[in-house]
Amino acid sequence: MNRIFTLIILSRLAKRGRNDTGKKKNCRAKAKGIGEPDKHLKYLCDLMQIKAPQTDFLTKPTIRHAPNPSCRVFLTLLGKRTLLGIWEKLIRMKASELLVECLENEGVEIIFGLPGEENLDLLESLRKSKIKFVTVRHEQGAAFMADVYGRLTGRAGVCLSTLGPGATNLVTGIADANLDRAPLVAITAQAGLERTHKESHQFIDIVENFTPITKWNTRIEKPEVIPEVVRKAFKVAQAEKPGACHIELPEDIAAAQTEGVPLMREAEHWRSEPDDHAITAAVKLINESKYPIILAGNGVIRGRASKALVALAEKTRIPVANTFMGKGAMPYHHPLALSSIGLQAHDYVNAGFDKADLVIAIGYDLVEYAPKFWNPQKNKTILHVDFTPSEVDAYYTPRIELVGDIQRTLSSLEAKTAARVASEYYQNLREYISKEMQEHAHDDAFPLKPQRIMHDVRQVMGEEDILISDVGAHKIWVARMYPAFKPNTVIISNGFAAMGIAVPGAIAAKMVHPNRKILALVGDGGFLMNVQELETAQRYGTPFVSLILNDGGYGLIDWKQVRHEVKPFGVTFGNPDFVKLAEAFGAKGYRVEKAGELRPILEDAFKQQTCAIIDCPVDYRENLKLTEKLGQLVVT
Ligand SMILES: Cc1ncc(C[n+]2csc(CCOP(=O)(O)OP(=O)(O)O)c2C)c(N)n1
Ligand SMILES: [Mg+2]
Repeated sequence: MNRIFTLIILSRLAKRGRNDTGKKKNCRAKAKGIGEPDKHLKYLCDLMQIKAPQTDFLTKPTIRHAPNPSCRVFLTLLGKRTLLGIWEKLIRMKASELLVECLENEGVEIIFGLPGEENLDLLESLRKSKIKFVTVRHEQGAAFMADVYGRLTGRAGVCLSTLGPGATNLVTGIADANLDRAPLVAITAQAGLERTHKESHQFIDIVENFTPITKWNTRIEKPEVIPEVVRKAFKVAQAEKPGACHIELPEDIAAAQTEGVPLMREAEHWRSEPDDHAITAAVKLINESKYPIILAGNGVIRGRASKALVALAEKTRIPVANTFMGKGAMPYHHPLALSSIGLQAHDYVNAGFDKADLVIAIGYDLVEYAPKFWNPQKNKTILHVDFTPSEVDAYYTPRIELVGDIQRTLSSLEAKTAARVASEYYQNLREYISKEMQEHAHDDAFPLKPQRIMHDVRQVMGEEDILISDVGAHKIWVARMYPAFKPNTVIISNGFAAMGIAVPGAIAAKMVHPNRKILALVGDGGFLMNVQELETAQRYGTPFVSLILNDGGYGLIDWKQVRHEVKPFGVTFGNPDFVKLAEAFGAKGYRVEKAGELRPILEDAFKQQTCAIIDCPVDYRENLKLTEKLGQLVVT
């Protein structure tokens, strides 16, 4: 910003004196007249024989004159050398400073990261900026925090690491954001360009490493390209489908002197919608179908299209199932909501798909749950509604694709489809699902049944509060038994499905929504994968509750092994004393010893001003009972 003022002052200096009409004007009177400083600036730059920086953003059409003759004499007398000195000091800067200015221009408020020797310049520039730098304890934590920040805000979360090992530690979180369609920008350091052509300390090609886990990535080899690179990284990361981008800043480039200003961001983003012809064809398909069903994916949430979805469902009485990452797109208490599909077994929601003759897939992402699970015979008529054309898959061959803004597409469909009555079949299915949700909700058995845990957690969490699930058997129970009422209140990693997201993700969620309750619901395996970030949470004062479902092993894998009729192998481990572990972090620890204790413990944990950890033994024998039961599932 200082540099912009300097440009203005220098150009104002150049404008002093008489204007074209010969009339004297004082500076104050011309306060509006930033005018065309680029002309003055160009004059100054010509005088100093240097390239003028971009100043398009300063241009306003009020004053239209070049420096007047007296001013030219003044500037010439002042001397090229003196001007160059001022210029160097005030206009030129380190490339790392330009990069930080560009990040500020993108609206970046927080960067999650862990420093290294090769990003000293960048850190110094960040220190002087308005951006908050959150120092983490493992780069994977930083990447997951940026990932969840991106999911919750729709703006790219930013994570930072050094070169080599720091950068490779980011990989899982970046890949998770990329496959789960969360906007993220990763910035990594690199060795100076003088040594990247040969074997040298901590150098590996990170750009090449990150290519398969990003939408776009690049190394900055000249400081002048920084404004373009930063703008492109954010633009690509945030465009549908969102994902991860990566910028590598070599040490010598970061320290180099440069000039430049951030590029303008698009003021407002308009997305087009399908034309009338396509909408009319889709409406015909819907009106002619007998048992249509909607499959709502995460695109509905990203596109802020929940209200439009509810309106379409209500008018047509079409029931709505959602993917795990689409939880909350359709509020569960709505009578047309059919809950989550995604268990890789014949779940009750699949029963709705068995019956369907038309599947309206809205913002559905194949990476979450492959279509072969709900269209095994390849005989469903599919209407694809999304920001982007569909992926090619033998089990997913849409009859019609409505590509464009989801919210507007749904509103157009709603306006034109015929009102209809709800099918009795789907009403029965809804009743079946609701009954299933209540099963074991009040079961006092110990260790606790997963159903009881989900029920008690739901009772304690408000509709706006956020549950972040880790990955494991507990995730399946969250998806099935923890109803969501609002978009973005249940965060599940289901594209990349990486264990370890919940604890760092909870920190980011608390930073975005400090007044909501944040729960990390996590397995004993995933909890210890990023437990170190509890120290980060305590340091930044972002209290959240970790509810650990303790089964002494990698429960989901154990479940799969038994279902595949092999003996459990490599899936058990010992656990630390979680209460003592909590205390070691200065957090509050609890151990559930009776089923009835969970709810009061949760309530107490959320009252704490510090992080809380609850060790809750779980009875995963329910997992097998579930799959056995689903095998015989019949809904009429
Ligand atoms: C980083 C990572 N490693 C391994 C896996 C494979 N995996 C999926 S679930 C799971 C077990 C999770 O165990 P735990 O966190 O204890 O949860 P539980 O299944 O017991 O509820 C494993 C190993 C994965 N998804 N992500
Ligand atoms: Mg476990």
